[in-house]
Amino acid sequence: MQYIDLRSDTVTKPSTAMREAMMKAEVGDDVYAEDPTVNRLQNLIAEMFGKEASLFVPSGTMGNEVCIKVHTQPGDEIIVEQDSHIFIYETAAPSLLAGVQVMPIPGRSGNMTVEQVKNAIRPKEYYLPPTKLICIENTHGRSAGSIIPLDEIKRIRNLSLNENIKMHLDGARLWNASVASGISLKEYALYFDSLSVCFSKGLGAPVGSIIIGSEEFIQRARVYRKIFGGGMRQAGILAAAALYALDNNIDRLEEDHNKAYYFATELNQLKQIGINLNEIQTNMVIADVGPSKKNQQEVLNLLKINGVLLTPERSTSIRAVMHLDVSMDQVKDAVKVFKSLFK
Ligand code: TLP
Repeated sequence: MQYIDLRSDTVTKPSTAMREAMMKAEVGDDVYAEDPTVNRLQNLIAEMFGKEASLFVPSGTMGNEVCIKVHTQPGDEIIVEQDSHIFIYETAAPSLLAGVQVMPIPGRSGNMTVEQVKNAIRPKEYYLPPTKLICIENTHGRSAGSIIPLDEIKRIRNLSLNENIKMHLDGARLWNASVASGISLKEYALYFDSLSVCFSKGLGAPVGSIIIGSEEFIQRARVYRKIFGGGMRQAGILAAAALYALDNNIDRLEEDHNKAYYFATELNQLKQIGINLNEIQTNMVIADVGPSKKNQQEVLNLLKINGVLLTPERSTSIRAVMHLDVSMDQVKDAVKVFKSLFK
């Protein structure tokens, strides 16, 4: 069966044109920093985000984890939002790889207030773990891809500078936030010491993320990328896909946002489904199927039998993600399936 695959924007496959760009890529050994295409990508990204340097890494998880490692020492504490990817989906990597303790804070739609962050910072006592890093996720995945307001980011940044604490952005989908909010990548980057952004999600590249920061930060990140097993050789083939995506797939993200909003507003008309429409700001939709009295797995199975794939979210909710491999017509078909199942 040809499924309408809304599980994630990670399921996108490289287009023919992207594959052609990959095939033509000039390559070298990137562990020696000799891959011209990787170097071109890293220079371009540093310039796009207004920072000194950047480093291509295999995944978003590695991007986050290398940054956490560089910013901290074992025994430090880092502040994260309690529904963040770093806390939920990285299989305890901060404690395993960096030896840090994670302090999760309950945000509202992923948004921690400066007061919450301030209260979570440990007083400087020898018997308390030193707070060394604040992580923010934008867009916020478990809040249906909602955008973290820039004003709150600025307030948290001021606090972090006063307290001498670093800030990291998990910007796996910062492209979506920037397209939807009109706030430039450079503006977002101003408030962080490090960022990780992904090419393998809405931008449609097969593999790859990149971390961004100061020259000194990136030099140290290169060491940990190697230690964590992420030193790649002729990675220019992958960097070429990322370069293609930067040229061709950023502006079109708006189409994905329109598909998500359409999908959400249609589903929201069904009494058996609940959607927080305020959170639908980019390419994701989280639907609460609790009111239908069907359990989550039952719903996912019924959808699958009818050709639509979604993922489980919280106990009674499911997630749909829009991307470049799903057309508006397919989204309309998926809506029809929902309407037939949840009359
Ligand atoms: N997210 C995936 C799953 O792991 C949940 C998805 O389908 O959304 N940060 C954020 C905000 C992410 O959403 C993800 C992937 C990552 C980091 C990790 O990226 P990868 O999968 O490249 O390690």
